[in-house]
Amino acid sequence: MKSQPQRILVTAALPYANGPLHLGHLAGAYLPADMYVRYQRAQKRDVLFICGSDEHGVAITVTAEKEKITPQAVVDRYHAMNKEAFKNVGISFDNYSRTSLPLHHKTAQEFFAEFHRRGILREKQELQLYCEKDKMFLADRYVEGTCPSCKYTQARGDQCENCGTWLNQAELIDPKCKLCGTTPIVRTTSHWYFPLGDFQTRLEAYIKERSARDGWKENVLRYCESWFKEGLKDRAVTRDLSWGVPVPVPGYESKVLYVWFDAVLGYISSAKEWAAGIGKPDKWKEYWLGTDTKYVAFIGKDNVVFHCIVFPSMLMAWNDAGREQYVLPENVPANEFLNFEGQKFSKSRGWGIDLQDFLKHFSADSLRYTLAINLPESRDSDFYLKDFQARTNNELADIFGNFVNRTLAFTEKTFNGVVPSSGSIGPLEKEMIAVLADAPTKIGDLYDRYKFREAVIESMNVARAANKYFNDGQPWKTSKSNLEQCAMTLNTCLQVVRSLAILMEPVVPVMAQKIWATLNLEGTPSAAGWESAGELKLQAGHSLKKAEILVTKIEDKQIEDIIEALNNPAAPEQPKPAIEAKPKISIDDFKKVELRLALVISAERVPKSEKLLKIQVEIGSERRQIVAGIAQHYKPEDLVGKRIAVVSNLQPAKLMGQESNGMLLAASDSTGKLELLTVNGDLESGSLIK
Ligand code: B3M
Ligand code: ZN
Repeated sequence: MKSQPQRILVTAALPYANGPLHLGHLAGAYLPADMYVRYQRAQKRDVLFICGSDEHGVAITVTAEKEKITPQAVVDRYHAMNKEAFKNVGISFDNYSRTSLPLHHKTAQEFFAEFHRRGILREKQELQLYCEKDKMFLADRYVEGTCPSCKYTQARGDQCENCGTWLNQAELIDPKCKLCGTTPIVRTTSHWYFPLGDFQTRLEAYIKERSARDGWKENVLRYCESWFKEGLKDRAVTRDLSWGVPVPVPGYESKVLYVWFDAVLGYISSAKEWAAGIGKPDKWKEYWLGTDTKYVAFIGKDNVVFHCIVFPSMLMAWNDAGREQYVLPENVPANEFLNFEGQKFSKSRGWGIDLQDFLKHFSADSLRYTLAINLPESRDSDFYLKDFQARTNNELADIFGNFVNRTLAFTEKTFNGVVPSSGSIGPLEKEMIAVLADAPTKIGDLYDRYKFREAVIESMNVARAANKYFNDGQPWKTSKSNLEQCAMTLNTCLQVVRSLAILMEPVVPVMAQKIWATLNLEGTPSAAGWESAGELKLQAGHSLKKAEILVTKIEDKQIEDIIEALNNPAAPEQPKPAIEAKPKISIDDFKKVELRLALVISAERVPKSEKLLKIQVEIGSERRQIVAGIAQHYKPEDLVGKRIAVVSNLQPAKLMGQESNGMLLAASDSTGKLELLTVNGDLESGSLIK
């Protein structure tokens, strides 16, 4: 067994305070982090669990502009809302901070100033996109255009969501201002760059070492490898914006730090705030600067580069001065994405359910259990309301809840709510007790290795075994024929109930505490200690409280109502988007484009791409392959047989290694909805479209 560190520092990605949290956020980072922390606390390990709102960056200012309020008003609203939502779903942060705090600004500026003073940062003049209409430089999400590497048309100024390429905005093809839709001009501006490339060798060695030691996830290693393969480059860490942490260098008064530069440091400032709050202002150092701290950073997959590459290199740069030595992540167990009813969560399309809304209808623990069973640990996974209902009713209620309730109810009825004495143990008991004795190590090992789904499944298996034990013992019969035997069965069952409270606490903390109170035990299940779940601790003669229903079943109607509301959302009032016409062209210009009717023969997903489909079409006597970014709008099988419009004289290109010979036509609106242009009737394929 590995030796345990003195302390564990756990961070979960700081969510942007620009909208309400949804179930996908929870499954991505916060639930696994919380389960891990609750387990470690039960192991009596010294854990600090840190998070907070990410309140800077263009994600926030774009929301402010849309709503015509200040960025501060946006973050004030969503910080409060999300903090509350986390509390309601039982995420047990030791501190939930926010990056607009002066303490955080100071921390981020200290890092920047230190790097600047030591000559680590490089200043460069660069060409940036500037909107003459809005009179501003178009940083990050303020500009959208076509990705030079995968041709996705909605790539942002800093990153293409489709292929993950980290872009320099000047590379965008056909860029447009997100605010007004006009084409920006190019202007020079100066920025400070962090030399990521200088750290590549050390970063590769660091990841190799840590992953050998703590078992990094395959998906995370794959992302890192692809970054390294491409080669790390200098990254600008300042921006021409007014909302953010001011750059502490003369001449940069009108600029702020790049949001990611300050956001990752939010983990440190949140720990500082926590320490000040408990009246021990230096205590944060024990975690961040402790030589025996294990630091685990929970995030979603889209944040891998920032936590495995950017943040560690910043900490290395700081540590190089030879003063304080910050701990680097020991592991970054990033999850993939959770889909909702088979589609991506989408704020703009109004698809998904906010956490707060969900909790108005259902219990936090039912949600936690279903999400835990469906965590996207190694690939994207799905949340279906019907599945949520089935998991709650058939597993949480019928297996776990039922075992606890029948045990308590039976004890109440037969033994007046007092733990009966166990007598001498038979083979059935031996088997049950052996399952219990193994459980803490078996399940604990899964938690220590970040295998949360399996940990929950194994915990439920204890409840499954317990139900079987109850059935086999037939206490309803022995209560009449052999009361001693009956007492033994119930004594053992009650021991299991107590153990289950401890083992299930990381997943369903409210239910666990309720069981604990009903067992009339002091404190909390986790305070009893993880290992004690393997022991028989309830004394004969101990009296219990009256049992209450543990898990409420979900009615069909409740689920149907929600599905109905989802499918018929109250129409949001949205002005029609202004269209911006391109310069006029002649008929001859247009005639250069050859459009033809194509028949889709087959289609499949491009491996490792979320957006691309590889489509075989027939155009007259010709067969061709076309690669198109429509995987989020069409299932491959739904395309087969469609008669679509394609540009047939386009130069062939390669998208993610796949040859594409032509382009299909589709319309997409400002909400991100997309539909292919199709031709009705029975014209033959290859027909010219004019
Ligand atoms: N706010 C991105 C996100 O919410 C970003 C994470 C920051 S972690 C330091 O996905
Ligand atoms: Zn503009």
